[in-house]
Amino acid sequence: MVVDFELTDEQKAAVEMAHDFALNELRPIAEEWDRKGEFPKDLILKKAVDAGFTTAGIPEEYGGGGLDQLTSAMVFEELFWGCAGLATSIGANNLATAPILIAGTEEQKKRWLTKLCDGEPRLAAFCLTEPEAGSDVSSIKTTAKLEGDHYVINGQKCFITNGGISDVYTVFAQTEEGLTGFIVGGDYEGVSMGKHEDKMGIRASHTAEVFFDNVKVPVEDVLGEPGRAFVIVMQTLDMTRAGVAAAAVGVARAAFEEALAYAKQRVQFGQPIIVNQGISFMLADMLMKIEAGRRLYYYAGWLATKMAAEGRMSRRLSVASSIAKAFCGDMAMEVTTNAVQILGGYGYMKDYPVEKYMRDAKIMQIYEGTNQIQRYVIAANLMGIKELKQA
Ligand code: COS
Repeated sequence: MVVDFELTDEQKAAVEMAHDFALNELRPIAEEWDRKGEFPKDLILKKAVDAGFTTAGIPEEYGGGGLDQLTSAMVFEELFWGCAGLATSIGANNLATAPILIAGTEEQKKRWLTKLCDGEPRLAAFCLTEPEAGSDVSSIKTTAKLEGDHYVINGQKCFITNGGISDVYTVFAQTEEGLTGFIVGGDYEGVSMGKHEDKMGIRASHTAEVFFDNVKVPVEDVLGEPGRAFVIVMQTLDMTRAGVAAAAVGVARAAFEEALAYAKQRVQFGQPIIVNQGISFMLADMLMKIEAGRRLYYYAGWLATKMAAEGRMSRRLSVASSIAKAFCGDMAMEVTTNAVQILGGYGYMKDYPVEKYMRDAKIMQIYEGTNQIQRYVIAANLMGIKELKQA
């Protein structure tokens, strides 16, 4: 069989469990924490840890759930269906730990991944973005100076999910050799939280600036070779973008379901509005695009799983991940906007969840690389088309 769309028993169980958690734990508190603009860490994190979501992608030998990239993405489609804000904070460990899985030594994995899997409500944060370095990763200004057996890190990171409330940080800074990755403990002296961001959407996630002020990090916690972290960052994003695509599908699906239910019960001119072709075709288009998006992230997630299992990377994965991420991010924006349109005046009000879905969807076109950057990656790889043919 060339392609099999049947989920395995393990995948079915993981998706079902995530769906129940989204329905019973995330949805009931989503609106309140969206309004407050905070991640209710004390309320939800331990539950998410106990259910295994914060460590789902960490291999079992370090205490994690051992889910592959595809299954993990399927799980996050459900959690984002529940609440994109809460799910963003719960899911951020996946991004933060990917560089350790890709480039970490066995000692680093044992020390840091095991710590994250000890059952305590722990978070990890990926510290790449800076005020002047978003899409342009090479222009990072944070420095790390070698002094004997340790580095001293100084700099400022921004828009960091779980910044300032995490136990473990993967941090990217400039050393003499160039961009270098580090693992930094959240309790290290000099690590502090700056401004807590007041966001348009995913408001129930925690986003903040993180400052590194003369933070001493032992040389053992350098990720990979000094100066080689640009590639680690690219490979990390190649591995995680299927998850963002899945997240976008989850938000779009939530909006679609709301719009469909409304269109069936809202009566105007003596009949449910769904009987109007103008509305039913909108819903048909929404479903078509959600289904297309899901197949794209299934493929990117499948390829990421294959590459991780084989211990290699390929530009075919870069392209597949960027296609999935850009398509699904744009699709979620379109579908959620149309859901608001179908609900009309009610859709614009906070009494219904679709305006939240629309605000939440916007970040899907921005985080983990803007959709313009995804198109850049796709186009740049088109210029080296031969590489794409290598599976
Ligand atoms: N895997 C492995 N290596 C990669 C790679 C990948 N996916 N992508 C690039 N590289 C390598 C290249 O082979 C090249 O290596 P050499 O110098 O040895 O030839 C090097 O990295 C530089 O690549 P390139 O010239 O393509 O880099 P550019 O500066 O042109 O483009 C982009 C880099 C824009 C793609 C990159 O900066 C990017 O992805 N930016 C977005 C960052 C982002 O997503 N930020 C969001 C914050 S994370 S929440």
